Amino acid sequence: MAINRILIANRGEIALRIHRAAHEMGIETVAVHSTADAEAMHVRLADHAVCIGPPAAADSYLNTAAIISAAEVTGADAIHPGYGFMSENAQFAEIVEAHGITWIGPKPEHIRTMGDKVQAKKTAGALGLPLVPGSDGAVSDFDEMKRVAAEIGYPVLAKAAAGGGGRGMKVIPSEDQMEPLVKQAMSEAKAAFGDDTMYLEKYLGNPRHIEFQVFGDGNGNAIHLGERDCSLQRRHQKVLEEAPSPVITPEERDRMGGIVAKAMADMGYRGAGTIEFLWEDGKFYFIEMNTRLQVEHPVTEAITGMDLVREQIRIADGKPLSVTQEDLRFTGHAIECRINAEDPFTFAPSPGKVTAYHPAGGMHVRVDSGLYAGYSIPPYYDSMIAKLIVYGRTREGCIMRLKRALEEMVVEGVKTSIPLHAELIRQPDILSGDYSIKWLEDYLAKRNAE
Ligand code: MV4
Repeated sequence: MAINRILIANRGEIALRIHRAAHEMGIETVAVHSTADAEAMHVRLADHAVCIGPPAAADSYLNTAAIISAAEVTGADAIHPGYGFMSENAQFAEIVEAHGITWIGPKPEHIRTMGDKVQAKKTAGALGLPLVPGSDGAVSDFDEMKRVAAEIGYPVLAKAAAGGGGRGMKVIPSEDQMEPLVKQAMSEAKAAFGDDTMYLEKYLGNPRHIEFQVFGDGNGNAIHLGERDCSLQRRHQKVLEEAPSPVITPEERDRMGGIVAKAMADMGYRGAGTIEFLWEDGKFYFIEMNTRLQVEHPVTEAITGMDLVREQIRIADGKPLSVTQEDLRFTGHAIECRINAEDPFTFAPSPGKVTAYHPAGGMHVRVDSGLYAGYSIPPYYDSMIAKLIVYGRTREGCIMRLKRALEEMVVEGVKTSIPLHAELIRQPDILSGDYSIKWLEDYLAKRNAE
């Protein structure tokens, strides 16, 4: 067994994050990169590097044959997929394992189940997680949809089974709108996923997005690492995340965390996962599970002191969980700002050459980024170029430190969302923690009207 060389099937800050965890464990790394990423920081730092194709992700980071070949020629004995790209591709995970390479991720069957949102909800319900009221599985008949909606009450939300991340969703305000709007959602889902299977849920008007981090060993043991509040989003892109959530008490965390950890233990879940809930009027409603490491994992690392990538690698290597639930303490408060290369007002992407770079530093300040002065941000990928993660004993202290860190951070040559974060962290609702998934888009609409 024993992992000696990990191929990192990703790019950007997460590739660097995985490289760092591997090297701290004495494990070598292989970077695979497109021609557009030849000069990336993680490619320079990796022990081996293989170019796997042209800039378009479909021909490089999503090219199964090229990635597997790179693992074979470099003698990599494990693959870490990061987030996005191959991370939730069950078939890729199966192919990796069929080649005798260790997949640093969940069991393929669990990736597949959770990727189908109808299956995911059924599984979650059977495991005892609280669900949003709605149809019992997929519905294809409009009369049946109307029956379900009449029972749970309008507005309802039509969701695509193959969806997630907000695509293929439609709010149905009343019965007369059911057919036309569901038909629209179905054709969107068909075009986006090649699957127009739909299900219905009660539409929650003003919830928070609260997610629990979990880890399982694949043998019936599992723990939870508390929650993250990810309610600040724009167009389904998270902007700022914090842990713990300003609205969850220690008792609620223990209660809900206990429920999710037991669910993961019962299903024999392996590796890192995130259970997403909507939270409204003090109640949790399961919506989806992500079977991967998430962008915002560092806020959980900050309040638990655990290295989640190290834990993923240990579990993939067949080792037990490094801590018990009783060992875990949630201490202090952490906030992550996602820094994108984009206009802070119009959100238009702003790729190009970084002429100056000075990351923030000091006590309890972490910057995860592959940036350096002289680096050219390619236009082909996600615009996130850095994550600023700040920790404090209290939420107030964390926010004061975050203001200071944002003042220090310099990225020149491209536009970034640093000014947006500096603005957000001064808003009374953010300071008080009084925000829902609607807050940011409402705020931006008002701001842009002025
Ligand atoms: C919902 C909802 C309201 N009610 N489900 C959006 C993406 C997908 N993960 C689920 N989503 C939602 N599901 C019910 N029954 C509102 C959203 C939603 C949302 C959820 C989390 C974070 C931001 C969001 C933005 C818009 C809509």
